[in-house]
Amino acid sequence: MIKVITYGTFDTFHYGHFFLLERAKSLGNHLTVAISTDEFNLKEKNKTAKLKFSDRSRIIKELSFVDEIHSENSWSQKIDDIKNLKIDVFTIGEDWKGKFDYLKSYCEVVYLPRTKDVSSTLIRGY
Ligand code: C2G
Repeated sequence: MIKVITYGTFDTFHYGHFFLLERAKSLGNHLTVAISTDEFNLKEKNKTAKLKFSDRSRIIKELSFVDEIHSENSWSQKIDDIKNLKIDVFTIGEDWKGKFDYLKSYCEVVYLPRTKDVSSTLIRGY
């Protein structure tokens, strides 16, 4: 089994998120999605999601190609997550290119193409 993990807020879930998660799953055969908690969003991303963590998790959980949901509470949990969850591939959109290269000592790191012209910010209006 090749275990993949990705992280994000996934607020006002849209097709950009969908395509990213679909691409993420194609990198292996088990996909864990770590969703930013409301506290983490506020404290570390300085943003308030339109949907609270429980609703964002419910939506992602319904995707047939998502195998596990995890919570993202800090920027520094990724190495422990990779070790504890026995992750083989970390992936995220290319807007983060280079930012997570330090994880290459623990697993494969793949930056995936983003979907143009759609974003939670555009949908939320803020
Ligand atoms: N994404 C995408 N295309 C878009 C918008 C988002 O491919 N049009 C991808 C992002 O690149 C990311 C994922 O969807 O991989 C989730 O995006 P966000 O919810 O905006 O997550 P972000 O704020 O980037 O948080 O520790 C990592 C952070 O939690 C990532």
